[in-house]
Amino acid sequence: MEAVESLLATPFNDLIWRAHSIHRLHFDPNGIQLSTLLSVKTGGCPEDCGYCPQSVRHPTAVAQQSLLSTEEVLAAAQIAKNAGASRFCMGAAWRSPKERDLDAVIRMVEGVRALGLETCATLGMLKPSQATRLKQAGLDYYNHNLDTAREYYGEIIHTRDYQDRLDTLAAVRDAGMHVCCGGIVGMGETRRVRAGLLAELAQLEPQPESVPINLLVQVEGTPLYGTEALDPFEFVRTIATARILMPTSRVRLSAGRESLSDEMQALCFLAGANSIFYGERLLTTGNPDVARDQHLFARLGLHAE
Ligand code: SAM
Ligand code: DTB
Ligand code: SF4
Repeated sequence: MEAVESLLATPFNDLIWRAHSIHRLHFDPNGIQLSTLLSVKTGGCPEDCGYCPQSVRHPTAVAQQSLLSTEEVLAAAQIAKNAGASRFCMGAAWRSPKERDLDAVIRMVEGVRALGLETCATLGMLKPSQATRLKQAGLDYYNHNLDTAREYYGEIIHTRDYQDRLDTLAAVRDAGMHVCCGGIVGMGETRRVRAGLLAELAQLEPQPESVPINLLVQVEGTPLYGTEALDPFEFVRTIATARILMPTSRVRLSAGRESLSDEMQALCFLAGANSIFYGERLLTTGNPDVARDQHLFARLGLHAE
């Protein structure tokens, strides 16, 4: 962990150069993978994650929405595909899915796959048998974030613990799915905590194929609303360090792009980010629209892969 902390603290130019050099060894430096998100069940979540607008315990403006129909999900997936996304990620505000919920999600996964998209879901904690069912249905990726360092977890979430997250990640891995696992920065944590998160992610064996690095989207009514904003350069450092520690993982520049300038996003790509969430909504909050991202890609000579 000290080693990761000193990596994060490396002079900026040295850090970016090192991260970018590693990036070029393993990836097309101008290719970016595009994932589109859809909230298939919104709000009313029993968990108390301090960052999340969907917790029933936080007085936010999010309107609850029960599980969407397969037809609604497939219509959104088709739009995402037409816009150029390669992966479609379905998110549900559950602590863990009930068996009946899982039956419905499985129908969605099968339909999205039939459109020719990669599939991803994030549904909360899974039992091994549930992970196996999802894998059999053709789910390519399961997203389940560690979110922060072990030592800081209890400051942010009180309704589950770190081991719960690791158990679900093990179930996903054992079922043979690809793992998408990352975290959030800008939650008032220290650099040491960011180092702890990255060290924990890099220790997973094998390392996650996909690592979303989210910059906290501050939503009114959540406990973390009003947290002092993170220095954007520190965000870029986090991306660069993730790239160095997990050289063959896709590092995704995830939530929070609306608060980053185009120039800062370009620095993130230089530092090794090679995936984004694409489409004007994340789950309940905004994201740059497709035309704006297309324009940024054209300005930077990036292409979707
Ligand atoms: N309920 C499931 C769970 O927690 O695993 C899946 C959905 S949950 C919304 C997925 C992830 O979104 C969280 O793990 C967190 O990393 C991210 N997230 C939620 N609210 C966020 C916010 N305000 N800013 C940045 N990331 C956020
Ligand atoms: C991830 O790491 N970030 C995404 C996705 N996985 C599911 C979610 C971001 C949510 C941002 C807040 C919102 O839109 O509700
Ligand atoms: Fe629920 Fe997931 Fe939000 Fe936590 S992050 S409150 S588990 S939807």
